[in-house]
Amino acid sequence: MIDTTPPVKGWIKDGSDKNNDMKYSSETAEVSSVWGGFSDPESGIVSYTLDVYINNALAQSFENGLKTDFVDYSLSMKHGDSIYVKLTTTNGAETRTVIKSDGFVIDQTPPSVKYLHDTMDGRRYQSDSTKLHLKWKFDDPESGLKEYRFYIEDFYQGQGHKFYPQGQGYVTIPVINNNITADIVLQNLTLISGHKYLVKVTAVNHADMPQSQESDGVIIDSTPPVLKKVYTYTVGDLSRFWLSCLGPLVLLLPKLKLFGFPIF
Ligand SMILES: [Ca+2]
Ligand SMILES: [Ca+2]
Ligand SMILES: [Ca+2]
Repeated sequence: MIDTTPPVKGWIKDGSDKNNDMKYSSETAEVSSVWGGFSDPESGIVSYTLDVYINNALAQSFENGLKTDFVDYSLSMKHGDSIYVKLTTTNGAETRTVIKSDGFVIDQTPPSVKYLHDTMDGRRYQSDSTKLHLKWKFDDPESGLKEYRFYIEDFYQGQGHKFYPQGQGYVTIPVINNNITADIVLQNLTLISGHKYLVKVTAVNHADMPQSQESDGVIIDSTPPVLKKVYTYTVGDLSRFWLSCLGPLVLLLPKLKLFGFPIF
């Protein structure tokens, strides 16, 4: 039987998850891919071959037999490198179908923190014991941010424990449309006067590298300030004050005259 048609084209993904194409990686030695959907009704598939390209240059070729996934740790890549694989599928009549993965980029640096605040105005005290206003921003110029995770800690007399969220480790906030600024108001809290509350944030980039940072903390002071004793003078007090000054002055006058001061 003569087969004049190449194998039917399938799909290929970077990484090992067929449901999720990898776009960034922090691993400098790992290239992996997974594929499927190739067939040839006439002569069948006989082999898969992979060519790994680093920065558009062929790095190495691999015979993969009939396996539909691939992983290699022999190549070495560095921060900023761009990698893709070319998959050649061969049928029983030695005709071929070639497809490429859309590639991934090596990002070896975790996100960096731009700011992290636990009050609106940067103060270390607040009187409101029901709310926390949190603001932060991290960034990653290479792979961008995937998500934030945060929790609140309650500190009192040097002892800290997790305060929020209760019943789970942390709150996860996916970063959508590269909106890397978080502005969060937690309400209906029961914050205790004299305790310090701080937020611990972990930012994760698209290469799955985490960066953690905690805020300085805000101390709750819900008691009104104690008024210091304030002195007030009435008109009567003032006149008594001046009279009390006048006495010694009158006594002084003759003495000043004695020394030749031209007083009168
Ligand atoms: Ca065919
Ligand atoms: Ca990809
Ligand atoms: Ca980075």
